[in-house]
Amino acid sequence: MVRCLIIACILAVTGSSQSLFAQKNPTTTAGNLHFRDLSKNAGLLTTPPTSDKKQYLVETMGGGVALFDCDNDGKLDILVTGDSTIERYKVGGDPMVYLYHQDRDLHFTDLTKSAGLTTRGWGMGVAVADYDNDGLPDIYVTGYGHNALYHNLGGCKFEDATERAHVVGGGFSVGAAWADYDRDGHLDLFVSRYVHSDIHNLPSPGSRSFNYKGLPIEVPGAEGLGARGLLPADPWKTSSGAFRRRSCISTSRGRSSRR
Ligand SMILES: [Ca+2]
Ligand SMILES: [Ca+2]
Repeated sequence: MVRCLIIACILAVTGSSQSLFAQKNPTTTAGNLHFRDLSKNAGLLTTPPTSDKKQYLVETMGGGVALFDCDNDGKLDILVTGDSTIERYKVGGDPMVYLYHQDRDLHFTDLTKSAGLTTRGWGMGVAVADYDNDGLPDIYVTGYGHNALYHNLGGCKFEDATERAHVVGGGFSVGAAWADYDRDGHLDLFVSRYVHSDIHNLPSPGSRSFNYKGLPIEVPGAEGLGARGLLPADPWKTSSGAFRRRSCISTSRGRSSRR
């Protein structure tokens, strides 16, 4: 029942806050849809960090959200990617994701720190799947500069398994998807990336690389400083429980990755 209700809600993440909207009557026809803001009563009062500037591409990219049951208690929990700022990223960035555990019906508590989701960077997207087939959903977070794989230990506790699994990636990773592309029973991972953009050598306002059709924003494809060309997807393969390059597909060895 709770699961159905949550799915009938909309989680909106804006530049300054996040909101949970519930549909009054899920059976209402599309033309009569009406939502009410449940954020305050739902305990969704904290706001992941965000960049209020929109001059560089990394600042303009929207973040991802996942609804999943991190502790298998029958209630969906909420995972939201967190932004950073140019200044904060250069000194390590901010937590890449924030976890809100549904502790009772439609009420959530921020468990980010106690859950171990503390890897810092600049979060972009998120893909959830049980990559080691232990019955617990795991988290892959994409981001600018590096990505993070969180292995679920149970009870909404996670460990950072990125280095062990060899899926740190790099560049400007945005989307990710899990799928068993070769049907061997082990989930594989595909990560898409965006343009080249060097956060340590960004163009200055007024330069050639800083005006897109009259908009004061970093220019994709401009010569010199600024964003240049699309990056290829991250290709990895599998080896003894980790991931390895394999024609743009990353594969896992399930449980063995916990070694
Ligand atoms: Ca749950
Ligand atoms: Ca798992």
